[in-house]
Amino acid sequence: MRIIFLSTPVGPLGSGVGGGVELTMRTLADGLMRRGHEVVVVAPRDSRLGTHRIVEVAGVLHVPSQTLDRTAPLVVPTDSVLVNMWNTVVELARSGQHDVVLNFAYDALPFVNASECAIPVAHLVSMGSLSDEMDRAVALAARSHAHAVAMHSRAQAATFGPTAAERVTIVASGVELSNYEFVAAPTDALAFVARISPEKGIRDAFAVAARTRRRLRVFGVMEDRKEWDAARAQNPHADVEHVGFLPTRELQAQLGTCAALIMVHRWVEAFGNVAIEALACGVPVITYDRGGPAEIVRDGATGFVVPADDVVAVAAAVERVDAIDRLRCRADVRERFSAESFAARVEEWLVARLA
Ligand code: HBI
Repeated sequence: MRIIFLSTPVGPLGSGVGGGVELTMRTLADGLMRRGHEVVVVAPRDSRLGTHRIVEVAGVLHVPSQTLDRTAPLVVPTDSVLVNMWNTVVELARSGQHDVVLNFAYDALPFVNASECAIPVAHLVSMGSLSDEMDRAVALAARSHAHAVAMHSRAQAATFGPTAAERVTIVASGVELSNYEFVAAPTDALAFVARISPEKGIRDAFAVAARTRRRLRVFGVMEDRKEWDAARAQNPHADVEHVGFLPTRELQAQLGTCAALIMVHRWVEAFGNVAIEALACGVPVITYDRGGPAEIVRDGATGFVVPADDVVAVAAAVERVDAIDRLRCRADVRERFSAESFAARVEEWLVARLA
């Protein structure tokens, strides 16, 4: 198949602003190409995705949905990069050189305007329900065609309500294992890998660091400095280091040396790519029982799943993490979440979308 990727409008690919969806797009572009498909990426100016062909589009970046109130109306900035990207996609589709559009933007526009595109549009939704606008757009697309919408986990689909949940395809996610090196003997440090923001739970991460008296290494863009300062104020003695956003190669080298990854997210994490990245390096994952990560971690075998919002339970699990076999963590990714298996699931979904 000749596939057009429509990227997120919140930031150029490669900047880290696009969060987990950047890794998803890279993994799928590589995986689908290996399976013989052609991929062209339509993305904001200055985007990079490995050596993949990118059609860079100018325009004003969108405000990330998770920073807005769920009743916020659809705001399309003047000269919106998404409108410009969508028009580029419609042009490319009209050329007859492509078979399907794979939309990664968590924005209503490509869902609502899909019918104006000459080729089918398949939507891979990257986050749980965040706005009434997007809920309506997802439901509309899911009703339009049985295979129009895919998501990463059952928990994520459930946030869009019972109808959507039964009509979407669950494709999970995946990572290229050869990009992750196994580390047998870690330090005592804990890892937190996410955009620094309220929904990713940076406050609870500080609380875990304080309670366990372990160093917490934070990898991710400083999206919300106020939230960081509030977390610091609540736990002034916590030993927390902001490493910043690192590209995959550097991230995995640092992440692998940690004793455990903690996932203390407030929102329903759609999947939690960082969980399989950590497991690929042999790092056990301790997660709240909420969202995708709770479907990834095998409690007691590749980490621990603890009651949501229970910082004390996370701290207790940290003390048990040496009992986890780090080789088993990597083996679990190979079995369930390899890039090949992810690309195969997405290929199967796209073929069904074109049927
Ligand atoms: N917000 N409006 C909007 N559009 C996106 O594509 C988007 C977003 N917020 C976050 C985001 N994408 C990615 O960081 C997540 O999909 C991972």
